Amino acid sequence: MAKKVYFAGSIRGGRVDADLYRRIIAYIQRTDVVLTEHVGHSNLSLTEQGRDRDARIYDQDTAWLRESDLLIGECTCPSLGVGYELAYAEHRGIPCHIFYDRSKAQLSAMLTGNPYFHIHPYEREENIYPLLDQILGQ
Ligand code: 6K6
Repeated sequence: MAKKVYFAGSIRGGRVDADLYRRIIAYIQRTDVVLTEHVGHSNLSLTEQGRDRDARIYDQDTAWLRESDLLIGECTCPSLGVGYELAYAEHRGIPCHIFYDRSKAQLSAMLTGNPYFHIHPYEREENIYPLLDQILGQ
């Protein structure tokens, strides 16, 4: 049965990896459902939306997190929102897989130091996809 995947990636933290997010999302969508396809869109709004509109984003994203079977995060570009989502998912017992390019970033000790998280440092983008096959095949 198709899994519901919450893909987490930086938005206001910076969009340098937005194309990578889009490719990872498209790969997952070959077999499974991505609840957060918009994270890979190139034209999304980065500006603060005001407390009311941001509250709608928060309510929708936390509802999707509660509904998800697992979280897959690309964490090379640091993001407060992704960090929050990881803690939210951990609190609810949702499996979390964290990818980051070890040649570009050092992950926070608050992630690498927490044995709850499955951490996948990679060196080239093509290393990501076989790992996704393993994770999604479980
Ligand atoms: C509209 C269309 C696309 O994006 C928008 C507006 N912004 C957001 N919409 C949905 N989810 C968001 C938005 N901004 C942040 N998030 C969530 O936080 C995503 O699930 C990302 O994984 C994470 C990014 O956090 P920041 O701190 O980098 O923005």
